[in-house]
Amino acid sequence: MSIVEAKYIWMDGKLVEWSDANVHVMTHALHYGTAVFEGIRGYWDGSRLKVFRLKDHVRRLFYSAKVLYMQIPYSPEKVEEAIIETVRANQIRENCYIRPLVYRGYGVIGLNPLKAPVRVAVAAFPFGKYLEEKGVRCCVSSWRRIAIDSQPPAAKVCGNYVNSCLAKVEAILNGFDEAIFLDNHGYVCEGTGENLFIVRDGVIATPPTVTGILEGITRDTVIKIAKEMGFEVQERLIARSELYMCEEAFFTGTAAEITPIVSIDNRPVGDGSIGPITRKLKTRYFEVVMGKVDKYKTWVTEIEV
Ligand code: PPE
Repeated sequence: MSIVEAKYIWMDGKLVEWSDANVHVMTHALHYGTAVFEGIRGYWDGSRLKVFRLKDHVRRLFYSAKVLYMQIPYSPEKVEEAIIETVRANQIRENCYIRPLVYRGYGVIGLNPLKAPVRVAVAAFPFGKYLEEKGVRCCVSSWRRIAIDSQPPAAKVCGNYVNSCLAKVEAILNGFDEAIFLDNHGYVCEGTGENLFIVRDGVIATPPTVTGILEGITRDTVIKIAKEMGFEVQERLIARSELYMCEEAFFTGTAAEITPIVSIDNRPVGDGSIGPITRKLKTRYFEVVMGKVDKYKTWVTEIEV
């Protein structure tokens, strides 16, 4: 997916021109993946930009940094302000994606980055759909999700995404749209950049966090809204065979939103099109992100651009 450029990027406290937002090639993170990031969506409603769960994304950014022993040199409030400032400076009046990045900068070589500076950048740019809205054809990856005792998948660490890139490229080259990871015990885990849900006998199920998933904010949103809509939601281990025997399956993620899975390893899911529960959740999800549901209005930060 190519990037739609915006005008400015926030770097270490100031806005710089998009084309000047560069780093030295000896940046620690470039060599060793020592960086953490977030992905946040903003929805344009015709007069305002509505940023979804800003505080929760910033909180996860700080937790991810903590796992990597990185002290972010700003408060969470300041990072939230930086995000809002970046969106405003770029005058983004359409749906967009916001990418805060915290990385070990220039200064040391070798595997102890503690003396390398912690640098912060925020980009915001127009962004459309991440996966085909009508549904995606998936395979179970030949790559396992990184084990929770190897690298922490719950932290949004840049280096973790090598695992995702391997699985994604393999899937695409084999004619699929997206890959589903099993964990190192063989249980269903997540997508390359999405959490996964299935529906069996009308009950919604998703793998528990201990399988080594990213603790998705969209996953949390979907669990909450599904329960409120009266569905039973289970966080439980899921066997690979259940992927072939479920009535519905879908991905959740900031970028993916709610994306139906229409086939897995060449077996249709349900009738091979979006299922009724997935459709209902999707409708509700878009009402929530647009701030149309009173109970969840606190999840939406409205920005005048
Ligand atoms: N698992 C992974 C591995 C993951 O990367 C994401 C987000 C999720 C689950 C869902 O998390 P959440 O966004 O909090 O619901 N992936 C982000 C980056 C994707 C990319 O290609 O870059 C995203 O959706 O923004």
